[in-house]
Amino acid sequence: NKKNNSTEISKFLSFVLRHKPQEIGLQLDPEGWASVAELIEKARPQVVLTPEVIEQIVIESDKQRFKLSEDKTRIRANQGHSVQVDLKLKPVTPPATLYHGTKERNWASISEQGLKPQGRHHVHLSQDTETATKVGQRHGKPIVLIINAEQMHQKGIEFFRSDNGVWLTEAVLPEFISR
Ligand code: HQG
Repeated sequence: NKKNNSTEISKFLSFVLRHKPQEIGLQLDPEGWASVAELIEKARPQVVLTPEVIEQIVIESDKQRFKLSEDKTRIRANQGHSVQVDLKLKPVTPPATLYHGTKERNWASISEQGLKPQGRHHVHLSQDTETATKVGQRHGKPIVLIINAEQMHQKGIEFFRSDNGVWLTEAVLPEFISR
């Protein structure tokens, strides 16, 4: 059950840095950082990592999922956590329109309840429809919802942007969602 290719290792890093650090006995600090040395140590023997392999995956990740500290001794996930971390993101003004990709089957529920963060800290929104379509495809037949971010912002609802360009907000009420 060894993980050799970049995708597998990337998924492993997402798993331990976003969701289940305790599964390998890894400690995340309050802002979500793990020690690279400790990560390498705790990942073994299931996953064999080196600082070079880790750095390569951080650089190559299509969505820039991870960030290394400047001195390369610490790593964290840029977004997508279910564990309690404070990424210290500052509220920023969103573009007038944002998009959310999901599957057709979720529409009935979303149109009634709005978008909820489900297992994560935030609802994830995309800046363009192409990205939203890709996100939606992960779940099934994709649909792209149009989010009136400007109006939400005017009503005082906060938006954040992760280091890898994903827009985040706590929840989206149905009145701000159209298809
Ligand atoms: C849906 C990936 C029914 C929501 C992506 C989504 C993203 C509802 C699912 C990041 C609902 C949650 C996050 C409601 C929300 N009724 N369904 N009221 N409210 N949903 O995976 O946004 O590759 O937690 O539409 O690129 O799909 O992991 O969120 O379908 O940035 O780096 O509940 O994950 O990035 O699914 O994806 P997820 P998401 P990575």
